[in-house]
Amino acid sequence: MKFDVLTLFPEMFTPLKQSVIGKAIEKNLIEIEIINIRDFSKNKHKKVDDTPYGGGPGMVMMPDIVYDAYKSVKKENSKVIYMSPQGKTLNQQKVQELSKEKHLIILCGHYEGIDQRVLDKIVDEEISIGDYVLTGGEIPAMVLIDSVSRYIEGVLKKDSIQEESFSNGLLEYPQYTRPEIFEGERVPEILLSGHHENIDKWRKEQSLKITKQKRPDLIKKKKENT
Ligand code: 4GN
Repeated sequence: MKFDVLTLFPEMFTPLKQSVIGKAIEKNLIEIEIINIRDFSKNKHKKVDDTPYGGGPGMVMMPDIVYDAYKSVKKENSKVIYMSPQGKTLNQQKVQELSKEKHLIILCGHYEGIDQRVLDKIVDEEISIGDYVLTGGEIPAMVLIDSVSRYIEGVLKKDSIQEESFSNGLLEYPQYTRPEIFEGERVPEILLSGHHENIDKWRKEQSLKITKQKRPDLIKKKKENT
């Protein structure tokens, strides 16, 4: 999987060099290229935005510069995603769908946004990470890259994806590690029993109980899908 990110703030993406995603890049399981939209400014002052037609506050990113940045990375099989609070809200199902793509181009807006004409021309899908407004699309882009990369073969250990929250529509069971007694609290006895069938059963019960408590809406959704 290749991610090309179009942004005015390339330095914001350094966190992706860490941890699981950083390892996935080193192993060539995913490739992430950060393209500075400012490099496509024709202006000697490297100007990338201008005041909005019709008036109003702030600046709007100019369409021709964004378009040139897009043309520098687009391929036959690219899907262009614009991170925006107006998009469809990201969920685990959408993440899984996107992980099947070969090439994602992620466009990050800043300031008041991007001229609508270039958005209409190049964007395949508008995606939001939730109902709140941020100063730019960069953090949402990182959320998308992280969540999608976890579904690429080899990025996580084999079982982790199947076991976790949401993949079965339920929340995860609680985890415990050493020490056996922490501040007087013991690890649930069953986890020390070595009886794998009973442990599986206990974990399923815990998953269901926790989901009922914390996210009853997920139980309803699960029923609707069966
Ligand atoms: C995406 C982008 C929130 C989201 C954003 C989100 C930048 N805020 N909920 N801000 O996924 C104007 C230009 C606002 C782009 C946009």
